[in-house]
Amino acid sequence: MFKLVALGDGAVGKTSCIKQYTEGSFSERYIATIGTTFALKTVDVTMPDGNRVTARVVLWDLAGQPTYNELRRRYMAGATMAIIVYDVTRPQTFLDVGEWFTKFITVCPNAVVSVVANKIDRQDRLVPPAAGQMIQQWLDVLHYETSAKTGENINELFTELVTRAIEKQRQLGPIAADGPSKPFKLGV
Ligand SMILES: Nc1nc2c(ncn2[C@@H]2O[C@H](COP(=O)(O)OP(=O)(O)OP(=O)(O)O)[C@@H](O)[C@H]2O)c(=O)[nH]1
Ligand SMILES: [Mg+2]
Repeated sequence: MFKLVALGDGAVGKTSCIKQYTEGSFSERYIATIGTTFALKTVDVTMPDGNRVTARVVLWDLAGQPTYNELRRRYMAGATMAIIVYDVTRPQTFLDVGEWFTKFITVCPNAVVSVVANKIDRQDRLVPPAAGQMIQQWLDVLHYETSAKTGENINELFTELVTRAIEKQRQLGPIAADGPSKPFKLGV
């Protein structure tokens, strides 16, 4: 079981990316996520050595609005993967990526991170692809350009994250659960 968290400013398309990946659907209507929701998906990936692996992934979808800062920090715990999403039509959401990365990597230093340039279907794009490539090099993360609307690169994004997370877990050994489930485990 792998935990993925979606991070990034409000309305960048976190919920839409997860929905496109897990349900294959998209809605134009914006409904801000309140607190936290999650989705489950069984993913089949082919590892670089050719082996096929089936993984269960829990995708945590956290509200991007600043009001939920404290909640978000707690829910990041135990994640092996994160997507940090920005909206290519709103430069400020791109400028905030570094802060999201720092917040996340202090809680989950061994996780696999992908920075996601979303809404590339839009004609009013302002953040150029080169900006994303720079951040990929600076932060040493994966980087994808996606559209949750058309589905472009959505499968590729999540498939690579899961593959890398499995590889990393093989290197590091199972990552101890230090998430919100801990109090229950201690009680056993
Ligand atoms: N054109 C286009 N619109 C998108 C895309 N992804 C999301 N949207 C729209 O952007 C708005 C916000 O999308 P959400 O997925 O709700 O954003 P979010 O990051 O989950 O927002 P919060 O839950 O408030 O943090 C919605 O109106 C979506 O329809 C995309 O790839 N292309
Ligand atoms: Mg949302």
